[in-house]
Amino acid sequence: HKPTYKNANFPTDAEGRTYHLGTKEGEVAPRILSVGSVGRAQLLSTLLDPPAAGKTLFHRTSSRGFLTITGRYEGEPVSIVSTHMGMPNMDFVVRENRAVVRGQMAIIRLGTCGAVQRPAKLGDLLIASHGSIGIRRDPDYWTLLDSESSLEHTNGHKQSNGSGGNGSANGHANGHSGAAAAGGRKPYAVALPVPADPQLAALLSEEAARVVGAARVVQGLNASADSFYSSQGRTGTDFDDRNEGLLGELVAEHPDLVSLEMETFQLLDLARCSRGSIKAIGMCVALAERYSNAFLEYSKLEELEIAGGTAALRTLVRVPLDRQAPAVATADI
Ligand code: R1P
Ligand code: URA
Repeated sequence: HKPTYKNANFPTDAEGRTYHLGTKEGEVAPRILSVGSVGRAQLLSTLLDPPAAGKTLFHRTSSRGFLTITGRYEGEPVSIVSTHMGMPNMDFVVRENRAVVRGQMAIIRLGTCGAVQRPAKLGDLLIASHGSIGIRRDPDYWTLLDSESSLEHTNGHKQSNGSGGNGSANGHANGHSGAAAAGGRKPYAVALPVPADPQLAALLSEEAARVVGAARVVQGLNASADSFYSSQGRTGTDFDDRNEGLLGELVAEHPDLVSLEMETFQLLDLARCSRGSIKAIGMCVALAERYSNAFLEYSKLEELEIAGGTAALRTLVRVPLDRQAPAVATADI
């Protein structure tokens, strides 16, 4: 059975189901836990209240693989949504859930991340209380480098870096030393911080400390990148990424930076633009230490996901929400 969609501006099917998440009004709670993987969504659904006799939790997997599970936690309706990876997927999750829920919403992301600097260490819960910055690889940097080098060729100038190439192999970290290169542009564009909801930040820090102990909870700034590799400062030889100095520059510019992952910025940016209708924050389990190059033993992850999920669910059911319909039609958001 193939659904038919109407409204190219915000497609929904005949039942009112959204195009990518495939849910409709009545299937999603205003309190949402967004997690990266389907496995994590299923794992954390075991924390929900057992359904009444003869009932099951609501489960829906969309044609695009987004899983929504709705039930109750401590008696309050909540949904757990597998968001997959990256900012475009978080965009689907926030906008399409906004469209099928009435009134104010709270969304907490529980992810995994890299710990950028101490005191954040492997296995800690890193909370984006200071908000998030976005890091985007800027392709124009390379385009301009290429056009500069072809100009040099046309003018008969010799390559001065001795690489003999197109000027893109001169090894400058983050393009800084070649200030004039690429029109003074940098290879990575870093967006200004977007704040997290302060109420959620306070509640989540308290709940996380109750679950794992305050010594394993670190509050600070998050960074969300558009790649696991280049824009997170992971280096290699296959691509000309110009990112050797990126992590150092980020930390110098943002001394409170603790976590580096791929979705929180999009969540906080949309919440900020939701005309007050969404409260949001992100928390992640530190899976990698970028300063020591250590990676968490994977067998330890499930326990940490349960700990983080418990803190997030407790927070979601505690945060007060304005149950009046939002001031604007959700289709405007
Ligand atoms: C990359 O491996 C993925 O892990 C992190 C990143 O944000 C990215 O989505 O989070 P999740 O574990 O929630 O997917
Ligand atoms: N997820 C990320 O995006 N980065 C890391 O370093 C670890 C998990």
